[in-house]
Amino acid sequence: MISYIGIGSNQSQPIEQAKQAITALNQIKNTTLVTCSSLYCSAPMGPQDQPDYINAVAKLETTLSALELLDELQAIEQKQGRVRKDNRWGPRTLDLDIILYAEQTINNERLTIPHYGMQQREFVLYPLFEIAPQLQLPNGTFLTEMLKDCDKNGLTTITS
Ligand code: ROI
Repeated sequence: MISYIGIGSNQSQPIEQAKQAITALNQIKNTTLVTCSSLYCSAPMGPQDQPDYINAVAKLETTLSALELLDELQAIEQKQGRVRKDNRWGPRTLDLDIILYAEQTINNERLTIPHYGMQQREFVLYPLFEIAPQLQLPNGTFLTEMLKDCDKNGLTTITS
């Protein structure tokens, strides 16, 4: 299965957090990192009194199920110092979200796929476009259509 993972960090050296996460994604069992977007700098969505975010999107090939993959992603978040508390919209050291998983639509307690917020998130759609310009969602919508309604909101690529 092909899966796209959103990576986000705005705490504890976010560029290093993102790079370390990309390395960790490539070490998940039964999974290979196919490609990863550039790193991007984005303004915080939600409360503005927090640092800018570093974001990226990775493309994985995996034989894990979506829930097994979620377990692996949460283990990486924990290892990199993620503290889950009442900070739904607050700063985080590392956030790994399954954006898409094969052509599946999933709605259960732990997962909503495609990711519910992707249409509003320039820091997901533009990195995704960089690595998968032809992408279509399970409902047939083209990524290029979604991008027309998505302001860049100051999103920049990090060159390094
Ligand atoms: N804002 C940006 N720019 N990038 C994120 O990854 C991100 N993640 C979040 C919230 C708090 C919604 N804001 C974000 O979880």
